[in-house]
Amino acid sequence: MTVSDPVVEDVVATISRSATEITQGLIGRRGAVDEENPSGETQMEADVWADEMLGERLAAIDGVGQYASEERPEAEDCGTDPDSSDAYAVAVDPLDGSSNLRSNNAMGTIFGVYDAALPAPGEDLIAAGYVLYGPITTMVIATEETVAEYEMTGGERQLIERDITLPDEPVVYGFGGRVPDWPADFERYAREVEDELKLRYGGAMIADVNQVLTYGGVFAYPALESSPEGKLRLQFEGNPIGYVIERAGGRSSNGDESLLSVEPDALHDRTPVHVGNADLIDRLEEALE
Ligand code: AHM
Ligand code: MG
Repeated sequence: MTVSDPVVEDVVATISRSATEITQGLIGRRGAVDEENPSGETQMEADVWADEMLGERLAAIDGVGQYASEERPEAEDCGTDPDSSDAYAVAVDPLDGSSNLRSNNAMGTIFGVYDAALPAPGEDLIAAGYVLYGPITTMVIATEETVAEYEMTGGERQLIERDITLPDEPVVYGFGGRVPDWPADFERYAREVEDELKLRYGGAMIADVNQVLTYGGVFAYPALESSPEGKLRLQFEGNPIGYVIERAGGRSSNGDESLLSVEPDALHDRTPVHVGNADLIDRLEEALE
């Protein structure tokens, strides 16, 4: 057993069961809908569908006070009073990397369980993790106790490994955004890393981060000249992934400090995201000084 909090266990079990349905329900939902999410991105039919499914199910859990997702503008109050001291908030990216759906490449579902009303800093996370829809569906769950990986069969989780830590010797890197849009100091850092590590970038953060968790290395979606806050969202992407990687012995950074210590202003705040082996993130912060 790697999850000791009963509400977290319910959240994880609900996402586990939904993951199998999500993989099956993607067929026929690969097109875009005529809507944008709160970040101004075109939504896929599958984004809206997965958000509705997860929102309905997670909101029904006793002890969940708020449900928020990348696909809806506000955090929704659920059955449990969000201001009560034993209410948790669940933040979800229902289908991370859904633009990969058209070309049938990997995607994920990300979740964070916060012991605070949203928006909240990552220091308030009590658990976070993701489902990776790859050739097989796996789930990584990080809690205060451990980081564990499961394989998913028919909605059941089968433990594969617990106490996961990043390998000491980094092997892979993956950086998002277009090179001409990278700030000069990030580009200098990237050139160094490119000489040392192998490129692994697939356009779904979850898949790219799972490469880093498995082989060691660094993933970044940096600040861009055209978008100084980068692309990824703190509540739904940066914090949960920062939590997983830090629990696994790595570091996360917005370029300046741990993602987990960033104070959010708003639910859909964006942030530059850099996660990976501690020495690679230390070097990144030095490069960006
Ligand atoms: P999404 O959650 O709307 O799919 O957007 C996030 C995704 C990340 O998974 C990935 O790292 C990034 O967007 C890829 O962006 P790009 O296509 O610009 O490389
Ligand atoms: Mg995403």
